[in-house]
Amino acid sequence: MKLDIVADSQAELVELYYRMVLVRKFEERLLALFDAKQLTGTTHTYIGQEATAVAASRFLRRDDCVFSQHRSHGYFLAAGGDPHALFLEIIGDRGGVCRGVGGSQHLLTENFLSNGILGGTAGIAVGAALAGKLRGGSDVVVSFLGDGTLGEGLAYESFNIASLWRVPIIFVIENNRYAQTTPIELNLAGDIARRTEAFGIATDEIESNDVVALSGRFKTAFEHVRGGSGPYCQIVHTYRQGPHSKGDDFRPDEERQFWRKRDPLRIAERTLGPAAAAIERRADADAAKATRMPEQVTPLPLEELNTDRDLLPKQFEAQDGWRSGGAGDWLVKHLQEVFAKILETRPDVYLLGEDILDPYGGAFKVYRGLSTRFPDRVLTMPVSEAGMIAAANGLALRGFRPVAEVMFGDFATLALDQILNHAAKFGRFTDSQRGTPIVLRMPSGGYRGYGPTHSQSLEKLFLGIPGLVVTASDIVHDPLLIWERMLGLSAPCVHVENKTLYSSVLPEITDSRLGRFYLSSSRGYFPTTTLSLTERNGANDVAIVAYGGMTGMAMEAAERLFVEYEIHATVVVPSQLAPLPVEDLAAAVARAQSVVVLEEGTERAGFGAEVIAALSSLDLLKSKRVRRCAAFDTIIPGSASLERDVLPSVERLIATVMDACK
Ligand SMILES: Cc1ncc(C[n+]2csc(CCOP(=O)(O)OP(=O)(O)O)c2C)c(N)n1
Repeated sequence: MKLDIVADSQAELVELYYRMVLVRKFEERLLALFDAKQLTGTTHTYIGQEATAVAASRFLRRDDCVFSQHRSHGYFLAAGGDPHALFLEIIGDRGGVCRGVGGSQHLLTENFLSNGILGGTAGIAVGAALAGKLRGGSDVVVSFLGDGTLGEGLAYESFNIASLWRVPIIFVIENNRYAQTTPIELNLAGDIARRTEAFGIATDEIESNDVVALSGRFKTAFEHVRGGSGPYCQIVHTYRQGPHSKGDDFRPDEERQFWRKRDPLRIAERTLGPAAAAIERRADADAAKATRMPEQVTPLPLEELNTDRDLLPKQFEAQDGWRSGGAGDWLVKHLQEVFAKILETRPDVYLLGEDILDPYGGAFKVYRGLSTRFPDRVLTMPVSEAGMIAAANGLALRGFRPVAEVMFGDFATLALDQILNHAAKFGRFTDSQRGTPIVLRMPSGGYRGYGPTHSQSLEKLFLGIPGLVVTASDIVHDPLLIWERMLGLSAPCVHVENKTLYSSVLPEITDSRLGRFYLSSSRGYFPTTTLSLTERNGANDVAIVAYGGMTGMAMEAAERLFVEYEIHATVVVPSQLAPLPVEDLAAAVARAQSVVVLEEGTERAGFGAEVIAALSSLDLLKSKRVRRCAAFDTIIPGSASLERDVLPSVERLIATVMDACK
């Protein structure tokens, strides 16, 4: 969809009125279809509020973007979206805006996004506005929020970031006095305007349903923002005339009567005079046409729904996963070089994170030197993990490649909603590649004495999210290769970096040998590497599947098992954790008599469970003994010695292997 509302005085009022009636008639027809049981699911109508979105949309230009939430139809139609494609979306037909996959609340086009999670799109809108600013154009982003959404923390993170970055965004806060069924008095303390003003955002408020009066306010808002004066907030006090969704209206009759007299359509009708009737007939006819039920609803066939089968690029140059050559430096040094190279060669890549500017360069120094060399490409973030990932999503939606660092992986939970309910979904709403290919870097794990909330390995929380790739750094795979591959994805990716790795030296790998190990690589998009102490891929007693920071521990255990117990262990190191590289793992464990999965995270419902389930369901573990070695299912203690007791150790791994090989 391209926004195409043109404005020019008299014709303009006709157009504004037409749009408002179109929204009204379209949604009245939807409600009638629900009543007639011809529609299922849910809907949130914009009836009574039409003047706001229509007035705001009047000033949109082709490359501007609109973000809304659950009450999406009104905004979509006001911005010039195709009514029939919207209807097909609502009924779940493949001809819909998002092929019938998103449904009423979830619309994604080139410059329109709505989603059903309150507050989520406000943060994404900020990122999209930053994208416009970085491109140097005069695009404006409009983000519609309700009064109820002001209970969400992300709203404030968004105001803060928008103001700090002075991005071209208009927040439109519509106070329709209710959040679902709860009146504002029970939902919102204090004053709305003082909220945005406190962030230094120019703010105006009006109580009106008059599209002409509102147009005047939005004219000022757009001039302010397009003129480069930073974000703006337009508060509109209005009223929703219909139920929140369908049949959930418990508001007093007198109140509804009061507002019915202030119906935006009737106000505009009075201004237009006799001309209004013909416009209304035209809009009604168009709404009738748009909402005509097709003889048959044709849902997208399951085979055409994007699934995790399609998550990785199919075309790529297959190569070994490791970097051949002399002894390496600490991983952190390699990463600094990798990012310098990426920033040199990829103008679309931006680094976001807390405390990442020089001289500090991030809590683990991964970005040290980069903000000095690339001052415009390293963006320091306030302490707002959700706001940061939301901004990354917005940047990615508009073609950028953001890499976001949470200072400690434990903090990624604050951004979980942006990953699960936003990033991982967008590429699935659409048939195009219009996903949000962000990379989230998670410095993870313990053995550093940082205590319960700074030491966890939380990747298991992400392994079960469809639409998301999860990868890990280790001492075997070439960091440049892994990063180039991550930046070649069209899907979002969570990347685990164990903190202990930063100060680990990447070992020398020559002629496919690493010390006493023989290496073989699956040469997949994200390769799995098998390390064996005897001939390559030979029969062995046990395969230890380990990844990330556990790789070194598995290698040490394998050497000791060989020397001390004459047990031949191969170490299998996937660089991709999700979707699980089942074929690689199947091939790697095929010739082992036992399988042990090692992971630093707690055992319950972890990576090991998934590996074992996947291999079992292929009947690959039938005659093998299977064990897991993981952190005990408890907190990571602050006490260094107790922490060592809880986390996996070489001794515990050896004992687990011995048990498996009994
Ligand atoms: C994060 C989240 N919490 C709760 C809901 C359920 N919900 C949907 S709309 C709504 C009320 C929203 O009120 P407001 O922001 O004022 O928007 P309005 O519905 O009035 O347009 C609620 C609670 C949701 N969709 N997302």
